[in-house]
Amino acid sequence: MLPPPYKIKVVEPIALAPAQRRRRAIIEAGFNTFLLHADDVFVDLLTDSGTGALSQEQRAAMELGDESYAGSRSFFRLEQAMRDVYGWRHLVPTHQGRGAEHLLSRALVRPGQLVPSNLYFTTSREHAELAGAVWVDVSIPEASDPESRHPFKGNIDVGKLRRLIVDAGREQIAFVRQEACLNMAGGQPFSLENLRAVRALTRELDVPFFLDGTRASENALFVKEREPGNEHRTVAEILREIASLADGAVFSSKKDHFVPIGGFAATDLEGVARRMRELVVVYEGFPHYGGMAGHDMEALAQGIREAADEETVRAYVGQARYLGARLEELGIPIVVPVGAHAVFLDAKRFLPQVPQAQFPAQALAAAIYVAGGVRTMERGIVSGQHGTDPYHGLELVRLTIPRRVYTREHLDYVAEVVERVHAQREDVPGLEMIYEPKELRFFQARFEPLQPFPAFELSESPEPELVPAG
Ligand code: P71
Repeated sequence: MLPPPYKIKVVEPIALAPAQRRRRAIIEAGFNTFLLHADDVFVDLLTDSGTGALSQEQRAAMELGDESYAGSRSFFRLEQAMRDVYGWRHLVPTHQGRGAEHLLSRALVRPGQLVPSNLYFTTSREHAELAGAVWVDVSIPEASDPESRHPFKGNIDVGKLRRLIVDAGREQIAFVRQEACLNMAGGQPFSLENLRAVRALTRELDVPFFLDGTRASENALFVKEREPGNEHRTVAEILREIASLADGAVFSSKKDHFVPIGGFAATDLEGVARRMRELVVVYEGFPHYGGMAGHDMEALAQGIREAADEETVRAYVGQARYLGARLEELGIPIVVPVGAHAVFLDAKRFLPQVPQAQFPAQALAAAIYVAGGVRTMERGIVSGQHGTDPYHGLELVRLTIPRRVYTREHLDYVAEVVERVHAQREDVPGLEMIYEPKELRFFQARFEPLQPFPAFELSESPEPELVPAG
């Protein structure tokens, strides 16, 4: 495989905080990696959101930002890029993905209506529910099985969706949502065949169908690699077809559009676009900038074009695959197949001694930080439990790869750190939650360990030697 199609021009120094400092930092952070100071983090795999490296073309475009309040040239360039790559008619810009989710939910949901979706995403579900909707999971069962090698775990169970719509009545459905590279399942794609079936069904039963198009580029590459008949098509062509199969989409552009901030909703439905434009002035800003500066829109317009560049997407997906292969070699339990943007550790198998009520993924993420300054994210019961409903779902730690940021040496180091924790996994204790925020609790919840937390300073494994940059 060819190396990535870029070289490094600007660098940002990072350093491994001493072990003592890391121990203190995780205690100060309430054993929640979201609450760590970035300066205490060495390799930051918290998220791929807003953490990618800009290209020189994006930086150059930013100089051209038109900061006009209304009628900004940068907005029209953004709209053109979206139309060229995806093809929808209307674009409503927002500050990031959840701004678009808010507008879409407010435009489409009447209280009591249902939003069927493949699994859920935290902010997407929150906004649908705040608008009065009831979220219904219509993912295929393989999505929730970390050991199933199904190539398209982002598929929707079309039979289940049909029964749901028919039983509830189509007026009871606000919209159907399908997420690309299904985040909570491990970054797992949908197939074009499945998308076409969902499109046909939603047409037949006359319900709006929206994508969460975040990470659609990687989804397009998986279609090319795994779905027969697509091997000779370009990622750009597949991306365009994906977009053509939905009434519109919301995007967090902080992922595959390579920007630190930004997002949008796009649609062909005139009435929905009009309603979102009415709402955007209340919550985000004038419809010609949403929550973005002119220079943000310039970077985004260029980022959208780069998101359709096959070699760029291939290099990115290759990094997650590389890290996943290293971890599998080491016998570490991960979600298979490796998805778009991350490797997910299966905390139920990694820490079988910690019951799910004691937050094994949260504890594992804390342990990985203490062991080597590597920051990861809990994606288990803390993120997924809904109110006081019982939760027996996936219990994962996400090692998320920022785009165009880390080298293979960094990934090798990460694998080494995870191996060190794995060697001492029996010593990792469960946690108790001592502060639980009312909304999206995972962001700011605080924990205490139920037993002393190990230091992971194995005598046979000294602080790893740092390799020179490059
Ligand atoms: C990620 C994020 C950022 C995040 C958000 C919430 C909790 C933890 C981390 C954001 C997404 C996403 C999908 C599929 C909408 C959003 C919201 N992901 N849809 O994975 O993955 O976008 O953050 O720009 O508001 O770390 P936003």
